[in-house]
Amino acid sequence: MVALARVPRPEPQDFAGDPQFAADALAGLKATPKRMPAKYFYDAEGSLLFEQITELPEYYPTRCEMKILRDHGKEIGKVIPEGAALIEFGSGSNKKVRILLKHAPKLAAYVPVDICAEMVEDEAKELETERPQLPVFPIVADICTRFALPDAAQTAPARVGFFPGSTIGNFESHEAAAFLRNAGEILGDGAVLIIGVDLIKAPEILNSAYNDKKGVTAKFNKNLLVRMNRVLGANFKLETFEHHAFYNRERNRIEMHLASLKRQKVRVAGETIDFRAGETIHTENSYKYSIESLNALAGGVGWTQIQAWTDPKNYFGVVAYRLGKR
Ligand code: AVJ
Repeated sequence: MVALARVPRPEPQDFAGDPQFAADALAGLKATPKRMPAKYFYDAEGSLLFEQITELPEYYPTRCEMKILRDHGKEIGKVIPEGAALIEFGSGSNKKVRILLKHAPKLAAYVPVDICAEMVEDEAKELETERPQLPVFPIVADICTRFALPDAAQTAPARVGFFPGSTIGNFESHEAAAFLRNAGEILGDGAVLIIGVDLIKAPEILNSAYNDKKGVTAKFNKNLLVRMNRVLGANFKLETFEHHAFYNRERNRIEMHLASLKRQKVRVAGETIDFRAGETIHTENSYKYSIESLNALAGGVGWTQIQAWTDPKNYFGVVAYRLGKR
């Protein structure tokens, strides 16, 4: 007699390896409407998928930001004092800071901070071989937490934060304000912060940037389900969920969702989650700003604009701030 194959159900304590992910995922999936924090996109696979997104013809932000850094590198470099420590929030592949480094010689330290350990460690090693004179101190952390800087950065005469990629757009405005306040506290007196931000523009351009023809953004979105299946013993059937991304004009944001194509039950971290047909998990907001609206937000927590740069099409902005009033 053949025994029925029984797939053992992981018990909640099985998720001890990543209890925070288990708790956040369950809280989000039990909420109405369902949601997931966007930071969970960035496991090793998700970080690689995001790198692929940045090369898509439809995804203009990375190319625009790199163009600004190249075209205005000399001026941007002027806000970075000699001997400063450069701290990058959400460093990913380091490819943007490489442009900045050309115009910021003699740094006391470069501190890339990223939630993805594989990414931040591999890229730091690569950068160290490229630039043996640059002390690199990678940190694996959620950029919203009060992480500690290495001594070399703390004792440097100045600290400059670099927050590219419009990652600020993933925050609600109160979260963005909290991030900016926290960054100021980490960087300390005399801090400078260089922020990259995606600007408000025609909805067609925004919609196609998050609905690429190759389906890489859809794969990036669905990787959340893959990650829950692997790490939280979930049983999401990928083909029963669909990538939805659209520009919400009233709120100046792209919304990404995963829509269940049918009514179904899914097991996640030892619990059962019900989906109605068409019900979505809201996986990301990507807020778009004007330079003025970003200045207002940053100004509210003590940052004063030094200078702002945009690309010729005005798709993207890079803004330098210093801590303190005029
Ligand atoms: C990480 C903020 C740059 O909002 O554009 C890309 C992530 N999501 N495509 C963005 C993302 C879907 C992204 N940032």
